[in-house]
Amino acid sequence: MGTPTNSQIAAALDELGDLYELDGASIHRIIAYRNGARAVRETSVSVAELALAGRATELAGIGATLQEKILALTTDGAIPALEKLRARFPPGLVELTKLPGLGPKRARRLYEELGIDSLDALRSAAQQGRISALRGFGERAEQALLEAAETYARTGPPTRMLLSRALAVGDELIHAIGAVKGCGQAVLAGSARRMAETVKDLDIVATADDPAVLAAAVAALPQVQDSSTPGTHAVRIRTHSGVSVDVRIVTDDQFGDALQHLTGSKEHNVALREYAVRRGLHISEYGVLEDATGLTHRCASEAEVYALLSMDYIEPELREGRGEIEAALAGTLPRLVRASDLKGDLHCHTVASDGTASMQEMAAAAAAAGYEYLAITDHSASMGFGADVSADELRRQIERARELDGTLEGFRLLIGSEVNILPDGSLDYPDALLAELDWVVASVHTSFRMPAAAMTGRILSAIEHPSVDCIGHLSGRKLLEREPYEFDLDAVLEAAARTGTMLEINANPERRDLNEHHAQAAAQAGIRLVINCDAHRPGGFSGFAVHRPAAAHACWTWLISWVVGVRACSG
Ligand code: DGT
Ligand code: CA
Ligand code: CA
Ligand code: ZN
Repeated sequence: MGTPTNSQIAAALDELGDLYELDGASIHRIIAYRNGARAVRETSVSVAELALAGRATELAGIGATLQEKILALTTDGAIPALEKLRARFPPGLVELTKLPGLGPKRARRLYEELGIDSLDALRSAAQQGRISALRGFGERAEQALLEAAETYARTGPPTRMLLSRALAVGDELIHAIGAVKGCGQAVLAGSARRMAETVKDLDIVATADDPAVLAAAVAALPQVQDSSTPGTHAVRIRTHSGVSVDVRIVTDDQFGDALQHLTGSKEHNVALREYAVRRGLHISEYGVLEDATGLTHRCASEAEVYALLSMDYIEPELREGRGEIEAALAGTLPRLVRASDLKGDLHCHTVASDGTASMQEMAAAAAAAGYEYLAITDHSASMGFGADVSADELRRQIERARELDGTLEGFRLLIGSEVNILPDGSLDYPDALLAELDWVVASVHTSFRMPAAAMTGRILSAIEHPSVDCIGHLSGRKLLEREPYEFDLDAVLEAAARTGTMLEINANPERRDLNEHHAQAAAQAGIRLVINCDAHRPGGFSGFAVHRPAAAHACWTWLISWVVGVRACSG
């Protein structure tokens, strides 16, 4: 094989994490591999090349051990530890650990005690009633496993979805569950509540005086296609839209405990538990146990859980196990950016390129969203849409926008462009025309697969251009669809900081770049960040919710200054 790509390396590290978990390794080791995989996936340059240069350890989350494994994969095409583990466990076993209700420990017992090494083997064992005979399983667990295995066989391994879809399905469900008689409240937990980039399944925590009654009612909701045998406090459902949902039902006095646990992330929970143990406390989804007194505190709210640990409340968006606990103890957590902090938007499209509405309609929608200003930034000439904005057309747009702006009370309409950065780093309008614009976003939209050095040079040329105010969606990824292009982040940050070029956090749910790591690094470098919805239609200004996490992470430094006074606004 050639040099492994970042996704191949990440897949190998993930597999190592899965196999170590089966092997009963410590949670720290497992998390180290999972975090490592995530770090590799989010790195914008070739990690194999970094490892060859002995520099992969410079990445947060990659230590000497992981670097050694990456190096082995790069030079020998294989990781010895991975080969050894693969030889030890049958290939179907990892798949089994992904079944809801199973997990590595129980999957391994099924393998060792009943020889179950695949989904098929699991199904026939369950049908023959062999699983319920096993200590700690029982008939209900056997039935649930059979159903889970059958669903899995039908629909394949769980695929992730964009946060926007997760929130749409999730919001409908929590309303439906909340409206069931006897339900107190129903809220989203899990990765959707943390506003993660993508979501595997939804997690919902609901309260009821009689959880079993609510569990049965949830399974009977019209949105539900099938459900695993409802337990008394939990039910796993699959919606007609194909989304899996874990619903946990608790009484009011444990709502905070359950919500905290099920919001995660797993990494956050592990770190939180470790800290608690050092203070003589044991946190679980049922309460906080005080070692000294043997007393279990039940928490009706999450705030009580964090207060019991003598730390500041941590917003779900920050619960990723990246130092938020230390910050909460030190009182240095950031205040999250909220929709109401946004004063305007500097990236949107109209019918002149690939948008659906006119300038007027977009301006009216932005004003209705509470914004004070909006920049129209249609794509430039070389994008190849039916209606590309030629230089002459852009000149007419400038006039139209200025005229329209004159008619708008208390609202500033800016005229700009989202200029394509051509492969050679040049822009596709004459310099004199670009200089006439209020605002220029430069983005890469074509030829993504360039060597990192060339891509970096291409972006740097745009940054150095005197008329470029901002680089749009730096990384070019489309979540679940297209990997980011490779480029040297440090070089880009250096140039952006030096030239005062802003960087965008794009709120389109499939983009969301800068990602949270890059946003944090940019903020630390003193670069101004712009949050844009990249709206292509009047309804597109409501995307803010999904870029909160990146903004939140950028806030870590307190350096962030939201763009309010752009050149044209102040001038
Ligand atoms: P995903 O993959 O998008 O569904 O991400 P999550 O975070 O929603 O993960 P999920 O659905 O597997 O689990 C929901 C939450 O339950 C998770 O965020 C934290 C908690 N949790 C799950 N497994 C464990 C575990 O092994 N240990 C601890 N401490 N917490 C866990
Ligand atoms: Ca989940
Ligand atoms: Ca789940
Ligand atoms: Zn755009």
